Amino acid sequence: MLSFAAEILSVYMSNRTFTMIKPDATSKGHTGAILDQIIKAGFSIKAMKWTRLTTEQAGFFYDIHRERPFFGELVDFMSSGPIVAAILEKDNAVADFRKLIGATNPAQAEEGTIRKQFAASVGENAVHGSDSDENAVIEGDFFFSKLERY
Ligand code: 3AN
Repeated sequence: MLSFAAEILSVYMSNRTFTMIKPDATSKGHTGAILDQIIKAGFSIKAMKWTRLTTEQAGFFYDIHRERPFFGELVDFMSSGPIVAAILEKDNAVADFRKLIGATNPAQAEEGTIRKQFAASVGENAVHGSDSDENAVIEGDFFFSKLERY
């Protein structure tokens, strides 16, 4: 009973977020440097994989943006090369990670943020970070089974 309660709690805890290191960053060799900054900022890795999305998977992941003018470009880009997907843990994970990565548009990102250092444009912006606890759970579930989380 206790382990069931612990499992439910781990699914809904607000101390987890989900990230992807995007194809622009993996192809430029920034994967190690970005992971280093994430770990040094106090996040621990609960799940991680190196993979490549199909256009269908990228479209499903970004379904909320389907009607936006940049949707096709976003799907093509996100399926253009390998990504690193990860579930991260830290107190206040969603908000702290969004702060660490900086604004969607790297031109507006604060100095020292990951996007300021590694992103080229609003479309190719190096990293993804969940925007809510609810989406962190949905996005983590899209990539990882329970057996793949530690
Ligand atoms: P964030 O990733 O910072 O939460 P969202 O959710 O507004 O930003 O957008 C999701 C993704 O869509 C962004 N990470 C970016 O790759 C892409 N995107 C957002 N706005 C644009 C845009 N104007 N042109 C091209 N791609 C965009």
